[in-house]
Amino acid sequence: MDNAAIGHILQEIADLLEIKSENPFKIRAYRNAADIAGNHPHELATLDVNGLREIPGIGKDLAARIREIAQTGDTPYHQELLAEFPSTILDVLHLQGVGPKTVATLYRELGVKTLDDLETAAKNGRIRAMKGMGAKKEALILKAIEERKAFAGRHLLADSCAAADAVLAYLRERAPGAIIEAVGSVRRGCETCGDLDLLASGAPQSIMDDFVEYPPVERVLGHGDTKSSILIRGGFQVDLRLVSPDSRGAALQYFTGSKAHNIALRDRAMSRGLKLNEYGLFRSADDTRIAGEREEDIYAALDLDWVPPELREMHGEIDAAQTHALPHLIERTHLRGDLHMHTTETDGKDDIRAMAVAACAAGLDYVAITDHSQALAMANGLDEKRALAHAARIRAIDAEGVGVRLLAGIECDILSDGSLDLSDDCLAALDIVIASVHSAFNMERRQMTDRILRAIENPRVDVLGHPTGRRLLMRQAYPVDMEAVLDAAKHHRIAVEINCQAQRMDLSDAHAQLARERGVPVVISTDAHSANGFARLRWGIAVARRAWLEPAHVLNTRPFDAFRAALRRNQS
Ligand code: DGT
Ligand code: CA
Ligand code: CA
Ligand code: ZN
Repeated sequence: MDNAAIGHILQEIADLLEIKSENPFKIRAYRNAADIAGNHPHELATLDVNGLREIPGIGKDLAARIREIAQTGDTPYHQELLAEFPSTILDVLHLQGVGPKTVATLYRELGVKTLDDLETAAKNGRIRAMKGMGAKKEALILKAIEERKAFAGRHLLADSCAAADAVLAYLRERAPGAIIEAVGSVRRGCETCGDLDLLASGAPQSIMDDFVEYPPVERVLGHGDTKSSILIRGGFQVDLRLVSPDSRGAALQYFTGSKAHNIALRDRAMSRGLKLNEYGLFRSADDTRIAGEREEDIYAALDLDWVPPELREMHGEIDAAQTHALPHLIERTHLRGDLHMHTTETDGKDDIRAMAVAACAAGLDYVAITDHSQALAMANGLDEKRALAHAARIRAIDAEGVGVRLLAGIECDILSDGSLDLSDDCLAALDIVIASVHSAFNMERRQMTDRILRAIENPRVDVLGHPTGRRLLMRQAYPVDMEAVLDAAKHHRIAVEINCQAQRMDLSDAHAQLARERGVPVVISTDAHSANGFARLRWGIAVARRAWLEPAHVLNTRPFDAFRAALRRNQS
């Protein structure tokens, strides 16, 4: 039982307790434990009850539950709760905008057990008739169901990589001499992925048997000599293909995709009297193999530079590869700073010092501490007085020297009318200000655009945070004229953020590409809420690479002084 699976069960217990309207403290304890389990650096399954109790936030009862789950795969407590409701009720709960109280009422009064039940009830106008609901709520529910359908079967890149890495580790252990890698959309760094595609070469035939016996398998969809497919816990379909080493490069190229990129490559091969498939590149006339073992050789034989997987989307990469004009893409190691993170002062889990130490361990040279502003009362946002006191503490710790330079900043809410949540004087007293939208998402496009443009015009703002507010697979971006926003950002020399949270990745790759084309500086920031949040820089890098960004396009690749000088507030 891995930590993620343990966390998943604890989360479900919290969900079910919430539908039952149980004690809020108990619910919070389970949610908290689910979080701790999911993020714990060591395998919880290897700890005994005493070891578990040493983890902050895990008391005696929770430790016993976790131990039980780790040893047996579940706990009777979870099963008892599940037995009180149909299991499909959790799908209803996970719908955007539907809370546990609503789920309980829908279940009791309308007998809603599944998303289909809910859709039927909403379409028949039965929800608006319920107390406390209304036509608006009913419309929102229908919209959420529609979005859910569109997202079905897709997963966040971070979840996909974690699932793929676990299968890869299992397979590599069983075929030590083989090369086994993720291909498909995972290798291209797509923000969401459908099925997971793995490619093995130089592995014994028995790898296919090992694969279908992978412990988290829920169903074997196919079991062949060169291709097998399984469905594993978490709803992932995984395909494994086995090829001979002399076809490895060709298969790597073929199964990485995208389909459109492959078709263009195949056409290019044909126009040169060649044939390209997953086994190799051949001369059409006599079937002589020209390339196949190495991916680079396939591209070279077609007179192309090797194309990084993230660029294989038919956005001009073939032309660029032909004219040696491919970008020198940014890499994780180019990043020297992180400009967006939260601490215990608002809704973060670690204090300033712990964040600084972790940033240093992650190889960064500088960070900005940017806690929330007062409008986010739920997150214990800072009013002016607290913001300034917090800044003083950040500067004092910086003066002590903690291995990284610290900037005293804030993530200031953009209010509905586009004004900022704190006074200009307060914002001017800080080192960096991110302005973000966290409320009133349901605006018309024009209104939302004006709101953000007004915030950009405020000379205290340096960075526009998570510019579209999207939550991947959950909530669409709010409607906003991104071109107008980027033009204004350019004009006022504001940077736009690529937020690295796995469910945000906001800006998207397409918008980040627009920013590059318009010459708007970009920053890549974690929005970390705990000391282990820096690993997610990887997801922002995936977006940046898919947007063709080079280090020079990204402000936080610069050394500290050069970075500071590039902030809007420090420009004349
Ligand atoms: P996904 O799974 O929706 O996130 O996206 P991909 O790109 O992983 O797509 P998938 O799993 O259907 O196929 C993996 C790769 O295999 C795909 O990127 C390109 C290649 N491929 C699949 N079907 C075809 C095809 O009909 N023609 C060509 N040329 N390539 C294909
Ligand atoms: Ca795939
Ligand atoms: Ca596939
Ligand atoms: Zn935010």
